[in-house]
Amino acid sequence: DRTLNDGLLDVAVVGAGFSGLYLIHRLSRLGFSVKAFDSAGDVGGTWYWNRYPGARCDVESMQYSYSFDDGLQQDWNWSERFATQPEILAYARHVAERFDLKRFVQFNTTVTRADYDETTQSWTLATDKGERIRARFCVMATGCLSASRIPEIPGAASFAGEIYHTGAWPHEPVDFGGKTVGVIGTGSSAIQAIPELAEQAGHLYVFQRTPNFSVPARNAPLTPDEIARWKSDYPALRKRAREETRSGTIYEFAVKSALEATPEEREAEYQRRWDKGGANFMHAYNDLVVNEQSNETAADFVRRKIREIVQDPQTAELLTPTDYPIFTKRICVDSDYYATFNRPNVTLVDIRRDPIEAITPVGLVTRSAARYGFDALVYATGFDAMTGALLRVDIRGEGGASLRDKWRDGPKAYLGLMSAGFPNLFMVTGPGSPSVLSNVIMSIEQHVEFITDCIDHMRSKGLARIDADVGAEERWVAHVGEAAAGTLLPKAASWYMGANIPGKPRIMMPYVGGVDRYRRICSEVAAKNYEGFVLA
Ligand code: NA7
Repeated sequence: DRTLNDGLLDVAVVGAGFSGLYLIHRLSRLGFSVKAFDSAGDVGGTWYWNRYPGARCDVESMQYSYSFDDGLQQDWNWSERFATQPEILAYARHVAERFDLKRFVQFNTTVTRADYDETTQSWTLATDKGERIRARFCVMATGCLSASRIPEIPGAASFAGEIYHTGAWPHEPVDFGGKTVGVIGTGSSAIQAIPELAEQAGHLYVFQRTPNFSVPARNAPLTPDEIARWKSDYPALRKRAREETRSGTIYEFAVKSALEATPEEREAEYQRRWDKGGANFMHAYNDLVVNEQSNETAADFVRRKIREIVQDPQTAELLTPTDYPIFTKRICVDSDYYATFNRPNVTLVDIRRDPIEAITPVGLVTRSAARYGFDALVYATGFDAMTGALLRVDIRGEGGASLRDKWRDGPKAYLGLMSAGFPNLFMVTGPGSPSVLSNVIMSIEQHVEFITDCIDHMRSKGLARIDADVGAEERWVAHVGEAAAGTLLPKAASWYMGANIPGKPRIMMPYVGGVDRYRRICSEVAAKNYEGFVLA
């Protein structure tokens, strides 16, 4: 590999998570000079940062892994049905080692700015170390849930105790033993962390604005039989997940509507899936995300479960979501979340009715002047999803135009892969791609293969510049909107819609059309000489 100081790289990659690693692997094997940069001290991206107690993947481990190399998927052994963060990070490190990828990565380096120069048809990246890197192509492998975010609450800086964010957790183990802990947020991260925090803390206050729907994981060690069942048929199962499923994940897919079943049949089916655990629950019927009446049958089942599990009726009511359909926010998958509220050392505080007024040096105070004291504050307040990590880099395209300005009223990208006016800059898992609605590693593989094949095609044809066509981009953005409008997803104030960030445009960012359909569209685009892109 050529080093970054001797002039122009073929490709600069921002990020060394699962996207960045696969990019480096493919590009270096194709003979391109490539260098990646990551703010972290090691590979792994999401799994490097999200080290909070209880952090796990909610896609089953036999499916949440790379499929591009059969030797890799045969050799690696997952220990549990849902892998823990340390195990997934160990996997990322194993991949980096196995394919000798770390030599292409500069760690502890944040890319702060990227400028396109039309005369040389190349990008110049600036880093927080004061370096300048020039490359013909730039690929943003910055992740879609990687820009962690702490809300602005008056007095936050005055808090004198320990402060954590689930998505930027310290590397040293944190000991909450006997301490009073406050958690703000009840999304997926909080729902995984709260049962473990409750075990450790003297007392735990959970500050909830919006309750979430959660289904039990029923996590367990994987048996040799289960592993063998996948491994004996891995290539075919992966092909099926890629080409025949909307989320890149194999579940037990139903072929009928919830309304075609009798109430008794529905009850039995929901119960069966609830007992099996995981997001398989949401595939009990084929219309649960499109038909409100069908959706309500599943929501009603989960609401009854919450009331059954949680002993205090008032706490149960507070934990029960009533104002948005189930599955319109990403379904949470938990281990004993609801039951945790039966513990005497856990208090649920409703900050919807009585919002946080300010954080104080010793805790927080709500509008009604109720005071809560704690030694440690855990923000489980999520991410500036899909666009946040991209826009934290000051990206300047043709004529110095900024991506932040272009996306002021909502992100625009053709296929979620490239934004017109920003030539030679690709995005992995960008807005307009289906990635966050899928088994993201499957989406990552598809994006990376599309991008690297395209760069390879350009080399073979002697082409130096690629940009998205403005019309094609507009049609894609419209198609993303139409696909969402056919579902119930826009009915929730979710991070898919940008609703968790004050002032962020309310637009359905991911493509709801399915990874199977998206893959076919991308393949057709490539086969038609990259239709909708302008190559020169
Ligand atoms: P989420 O799902 O965005 O959850 C964030 C939580 O924090 C949610 O309960 C929010 O309540 C709450 N929140 C955010 N800002 C505030 C303020 N200002 N005050 C009170 N409460 C607040 O993030 P996660 O990290 O849990 O999960 C993100 C994804 O990562 C997840 O879907 C998986 O795909 C993996 P709100 O609902 O906005 O009322």
